[in-house]
Amino acid sequence: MAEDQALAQPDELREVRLDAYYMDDSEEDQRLPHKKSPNEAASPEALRALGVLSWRIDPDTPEGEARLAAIKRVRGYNYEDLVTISPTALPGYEQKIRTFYEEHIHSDEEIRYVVEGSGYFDVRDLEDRWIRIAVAKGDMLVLPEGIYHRFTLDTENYIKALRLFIGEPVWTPFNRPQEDHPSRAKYIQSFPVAAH
Ligand code: KMT
Ligand code: NI
Repeated sequence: MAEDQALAQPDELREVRLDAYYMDDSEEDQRLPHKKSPNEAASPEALRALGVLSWRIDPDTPEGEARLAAIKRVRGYNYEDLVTISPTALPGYEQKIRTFYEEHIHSDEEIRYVVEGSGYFDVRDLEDRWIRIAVAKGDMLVLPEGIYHRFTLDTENYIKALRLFIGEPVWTPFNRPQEDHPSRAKYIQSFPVAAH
């Protein structure tokens, strides 16, 4: 439906920008912002070139609900559940936090809509630099199949997110290196990664 298509348009095309930036090299706590000084922002075009999609969807409003529903229909997201990540809410928290922050890929998109709290998704750009994407309540992010990425909470130590999926969910992370994984090969074909 044309109306769905319009509502489901990612924000990169609407020039609404997430707080995304190239990370510094410091070994400090992963939960800190890790902004360079001066900050080096990652443009919406840079994220787009990596296949990363984002939307800021007003939570708790009919407009927001309509937009989320349109995205689900247009992109085929027919599975969803809620995940809460905090020291008290998540069984096996310490181990899971470590797993989320190991650089990995998936054999499907990673689709998250933040309903409370905040955190950071880090993605590798085409030259293998880390781009940190700060997400908070109302942010929806789609990481394409095969992109190297990781996740961390920030110093608030709390996020609650909707996890969406097409069909039966598979959350398996494949830690780097995965150069021979079909999803990595597919990603490199779609998004020409610089040789190094
Ligand atoms: C993942 O796969 O990294 C997670 O589910 C944690 C992030 S969800 C906000
Ligand atoms: Ni992941």
